[in-house]
Amino acid sequence: MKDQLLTQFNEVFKTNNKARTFFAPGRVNLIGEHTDYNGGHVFPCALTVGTYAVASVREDRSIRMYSMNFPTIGVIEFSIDDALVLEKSHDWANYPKGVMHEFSERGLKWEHGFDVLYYGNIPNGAGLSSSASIELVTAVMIQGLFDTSLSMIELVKMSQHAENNFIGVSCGIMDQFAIGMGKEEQAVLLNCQTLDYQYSPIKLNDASLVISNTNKRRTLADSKYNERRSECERALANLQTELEIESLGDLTPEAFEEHKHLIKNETDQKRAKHAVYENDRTLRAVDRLHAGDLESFGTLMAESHISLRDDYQVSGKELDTLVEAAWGQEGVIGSRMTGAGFGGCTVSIVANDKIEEFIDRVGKSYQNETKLTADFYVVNVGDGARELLNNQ
Ligand code: NG1
Ligand code: MG
Repeated sequence: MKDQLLTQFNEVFKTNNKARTFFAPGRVNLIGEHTDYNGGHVFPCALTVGTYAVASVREDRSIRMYSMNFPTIGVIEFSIDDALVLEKSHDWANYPKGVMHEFSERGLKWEHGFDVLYYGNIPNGAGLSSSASIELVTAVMIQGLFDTSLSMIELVKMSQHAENNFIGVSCGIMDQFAIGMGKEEQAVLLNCQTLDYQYSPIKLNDASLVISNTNKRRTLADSKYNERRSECERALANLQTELEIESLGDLTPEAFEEHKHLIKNETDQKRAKHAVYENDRTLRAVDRLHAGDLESFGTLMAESHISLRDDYQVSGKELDTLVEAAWGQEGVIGSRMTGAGFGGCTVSIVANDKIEEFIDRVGKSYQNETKLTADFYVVNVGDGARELLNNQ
């Protein structure tokens, strides 16, 4: 892979410069959905698929960017001395630009420009964080090329700011954190309020993680996403009239039941209920996984899906069809929607000797019910964002 990308780099930019290769994974969240911006816990892991960036510093002050995923857009060229502007027609390049902006804010004096070629092998807009992946690969690339010495946590926060402020999606920190801090064979339990975290080995025994893509792009997601955030903020404000809490993540389910009458609007109450119970579920699920009790982990995944479907209302026909078909299959330990919802992907834990049958049967029922075709990926859990050194 690395050699092919280096050849492409030299062809696209017509240079023989020695380029360096960087990589940032995509991520999948195993449980803890819509809890990150509510100050709760999440439990994602980094994947072995992701975004590559092949780059080298230039003598002059030009920046040239090219994505193999958007060849018709071609090379995007500008000068370091130009203001960084969001351009609708160069959609993908806005992510690296947002990250460059963050480095400038932290005092990086760009003395030279650079050439960079990107290649991503995660499906776009499917809830596997292709956006956070391109942000983090850009962050580790700039750090590598210009010798800044920011910590990975700093790069994670800068990437989230880029998405919040430059792109305009008010996402929580889960994606960037999982992608920056991921570790092979481990998921990470993250407290999104304190940023305390703990790695937890994913022991699936004779089973694997299977991601099923509805192939329904989440066009509605962004507006509904922000709507859910405001509903939770309103519920929190209601609770704060009597309780000293900073976020919904501070409440146990028992405390929630005792005080839920403070939340005036019924819809807001349902949203808050999901956030509180999902946080609790996440902690219990990680505990079960530690104890080697995969079956209970799977049951909690199902409860998570039901809560997202009924209380948080971010599922939809496509996701429900895939998840319900999975629940009915032999060898399925757990299955739920993952990511923001309204489309995108589900994540399932499936016994290795049943995967073929799973893909065949779930794929067929999905096609029958929705007239859409699903894609399936058996994924591996890999390391976080980094430079790929020799022989990698
Ligand atoms: P996805 O579906 O990967 O875009 C979104 C948010 C996360 C988190 C989840 C829901 C973005 C970029 N990320 O993930 O921070 O809130 O939804 O758990 O919007
Ligand atoms: Mg995204």
